Amino acid sequence: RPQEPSFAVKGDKNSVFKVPNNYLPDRYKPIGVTLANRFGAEAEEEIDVKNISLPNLGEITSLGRHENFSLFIPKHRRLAGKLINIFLGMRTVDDLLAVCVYARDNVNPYMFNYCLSVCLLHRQDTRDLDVPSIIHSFPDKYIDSSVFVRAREETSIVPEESRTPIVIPRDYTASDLEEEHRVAYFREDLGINLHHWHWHLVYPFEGAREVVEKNRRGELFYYMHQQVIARYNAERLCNHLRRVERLINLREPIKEAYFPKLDSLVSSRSYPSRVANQVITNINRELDQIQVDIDDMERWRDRIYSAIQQGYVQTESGQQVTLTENEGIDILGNIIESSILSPNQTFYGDYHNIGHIMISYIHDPDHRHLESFGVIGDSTTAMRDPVFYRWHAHIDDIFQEFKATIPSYPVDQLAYQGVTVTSVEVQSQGTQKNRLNTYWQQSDLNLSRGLDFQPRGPVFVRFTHLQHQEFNYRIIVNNQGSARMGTCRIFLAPKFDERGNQLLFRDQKNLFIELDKFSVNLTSGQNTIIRSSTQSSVTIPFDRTFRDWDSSRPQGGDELAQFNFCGCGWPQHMLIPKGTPEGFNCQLFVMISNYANDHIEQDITGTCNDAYSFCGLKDRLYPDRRSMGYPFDRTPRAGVRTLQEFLTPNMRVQDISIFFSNRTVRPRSNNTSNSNNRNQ
Ligand code: CUO
Repeated sequence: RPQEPSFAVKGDKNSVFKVPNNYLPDRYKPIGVTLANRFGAEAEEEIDVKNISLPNLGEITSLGRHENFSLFIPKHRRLAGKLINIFLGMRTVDDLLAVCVYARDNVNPYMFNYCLSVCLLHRQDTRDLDVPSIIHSFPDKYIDSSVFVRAREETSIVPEESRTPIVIPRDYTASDLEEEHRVAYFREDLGINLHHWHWHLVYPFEGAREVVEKNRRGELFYYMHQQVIARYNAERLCNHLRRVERLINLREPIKEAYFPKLDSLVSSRSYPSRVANQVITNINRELDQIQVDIDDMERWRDRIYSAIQQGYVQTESGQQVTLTENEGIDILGNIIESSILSPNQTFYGDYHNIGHIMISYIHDPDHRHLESFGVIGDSTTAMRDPVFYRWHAHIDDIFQEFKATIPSYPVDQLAYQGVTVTSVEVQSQGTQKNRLNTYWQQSDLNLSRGLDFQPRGPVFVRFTHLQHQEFNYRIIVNNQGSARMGTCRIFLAPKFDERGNQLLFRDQKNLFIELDKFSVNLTSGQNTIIRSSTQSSVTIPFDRTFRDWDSSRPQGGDELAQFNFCGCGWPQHMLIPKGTPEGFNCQLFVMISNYANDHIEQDITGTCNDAYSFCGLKDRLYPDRRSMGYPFDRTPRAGVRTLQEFLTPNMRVQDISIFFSNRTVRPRSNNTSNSNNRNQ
């Protein structure tokens, strides 16, 4: 914790680091011996820390220890890049530990956590170390601030064995007077926000080139966020809201308000709120070394649109790089986000990142009130805010503009000769076929590691999230050829628009959410494929989303490295949209594509591939050669107006309904990451 000197409590055993006195911040140096005696007396284990010649942190410490930190702020990400490089450059794990112990109490704690997490994910020799979910280090970024006051009361008064979970109400950021609040359960879902944090941890946009340069990272930026918008739109339609409106005019008042009710425990400040109809203005904040005008944004945007229309981008050195139908999207992803892989940040700017920043400083653009950024200014918290989706709907629209310039898939790039999908069903136990069921679920989470209270011991919060009944897909495929392989692609989309009209393919294709993707062995003749919803290539299970330091996990080696990477993934409990009490009409789409055209030849043994659709595979190529979003990423071929007209025999559509029941299921015994789960 920031207030304490460098004596970290590790695991359930009280362990302390024996810290060389010169590592301590100046404030603690004179009392180093006293502190060592005090914490040493409580310790069950003392861990030696090597006395190395310490690197000069220099500018890294210019971000105060009680300030908020965001990767979207160029200065912050520059400092973080420096710290990551220091961590990655340490020759041995012992040296790394030493420099971490030193840095921990001398740099901004959020930045420290981020840099260390990136380092652990990218160093070969730290594969045995666990990266816990950030919610255990900084619960204040996820949970209503009133919980912490109640937690302090609980820990100081109630003995451990009598403590009960602190219940976080499902509705606490707004009332039903606010229409947008109907989808707060999605925006504020802890698992969704953790996924987003982890995704950006795995795919940083700045830092050492070998850390940033991952296979198709720009395209994955487009695709993962496109899917977020598609999912959000499905939730909106379930809640009788119109699809999200793009934020295309930065000069127009933003009608959506947001009051996050989060307090930073590090800065002891509230995350700023945004009232309705605030207007973005030019930013000039000396502290953050950021000065950017709306004009700059508009110029970058126009240049990006020009590049799309011209079909090529211009590099810093003036060369033209063609935006090809397959690789163009990857280049554009890096330009628009932007990442250091952008071929020309000078000319195309930093459009998406600065958009986050401008919106997040709407309340204090020139820092006259000494306020920090709103939640959209940090990928850890951004998805809570309705405006996040408006901004990303616009960003997605730019990508769609590009997709509209490349050729449609002709039938031979969609069909799989001789393969026919003859039947598709979903089955949830005890219910009619082609019907999915959703409801509220409560879960408990032990947050004690992120709280700095004395005495310690478990502090559970009980939160409510959407849940669905597990189900199976049952797919029958007729193969008129000899035995061969296929890739089964499963998507889901609403059937009707806001006004109850059946969606045209042109619009519906952007609403398809990926549910699963896997390879299948087809024998000659009829094949029946049964697949469980829990096997989804998009999601990770609940206990991995919320894993703690001491959660059950592999003991080390490759398996653990994969486990860390696999903290990235959409939360399983949010796999399907909420539906409605009367049944929300959707269309389930199943396609068996030609494996020979999809497959990437690479060794993936031991590779965790739980959520590869959104997160890729660690240190491997993205395991699907097709463009991300295939077959819905391009405009339809001439003459196709409806989904039915789009289909080739290897595709099939089944109407299904999602029924929501407004009941709340109490916690299951195994649904927390901590074996100490105390259910009532
Ligand atoms: Cu993930 Cu804008 O990229 O938040």
